[in-house]
Amino acid sequence: MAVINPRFRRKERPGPQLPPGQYLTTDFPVMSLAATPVVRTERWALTLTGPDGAGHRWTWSEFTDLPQQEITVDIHCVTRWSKLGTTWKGVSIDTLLDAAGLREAGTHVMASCYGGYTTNMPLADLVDGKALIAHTFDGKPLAPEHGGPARLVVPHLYFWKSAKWIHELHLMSADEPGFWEANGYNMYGDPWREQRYA
Ligand SMILES: Nc1nc2c(c(=O)[nH]1)N[C@H]1C(S)=C(S)[C@@H](COP(=O)(O)O)O[C@H]1N2
Ligand SMILES: [Mo]
Repeated sequence: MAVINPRFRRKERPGPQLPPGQYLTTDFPVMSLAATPVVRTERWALTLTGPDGAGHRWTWSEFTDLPQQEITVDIHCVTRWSKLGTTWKGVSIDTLLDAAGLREAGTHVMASCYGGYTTNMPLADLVDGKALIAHTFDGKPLAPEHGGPARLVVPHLYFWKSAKWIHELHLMSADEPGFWEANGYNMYGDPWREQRYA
């Protein structure tokens, strides 16, 4: 007779909080293409640029002086783990766009990182409180392996869009693929529609 551990079965079954094909995890896997880059806050800068390349640059102290937001959200990795109720603190993309005067400057965004990783998404998916540049995770400074000192967090898309060690957000007037998107991943990546691959 087959014995099914009900706890295991519940983990495997998508519930109202779990997109199709995902399972729950309580730990926090590290998913990085390359070694964790050393990014010191004294040398860190975040740049937000429009399609013509003009824009705004924040040092670490300028960035941390901006109005802060905290969000508690579920995250979903394309490799099928999901983690519920993660709390992030940082600066919303709305705040950055308004400070730079670039709110209407493009339709899509390329996020670029220290270390070279890139990922693309529509600008609409970063505004209206949907995304943060986070420096704090669950009340503590974001660990280097998870993208510290600061990473993009776009919780409603697969987590590969949440660029670690963020360095630049470049607004574009058309969509262009980032690293994974040029290598077979979906240009958009909605976990609820299981948009894993192109
Ligand atoms: N710079 C950078 N950002 C990145 C990645 C990466 O390799 N480099 N991996 C992405 C992928 S595929 C995932 S699932 C998440 C993993 O974040 P974590 O390591 O904090 O779990 O980061 C995303 N952001
Ligand atoms: Mo991932």
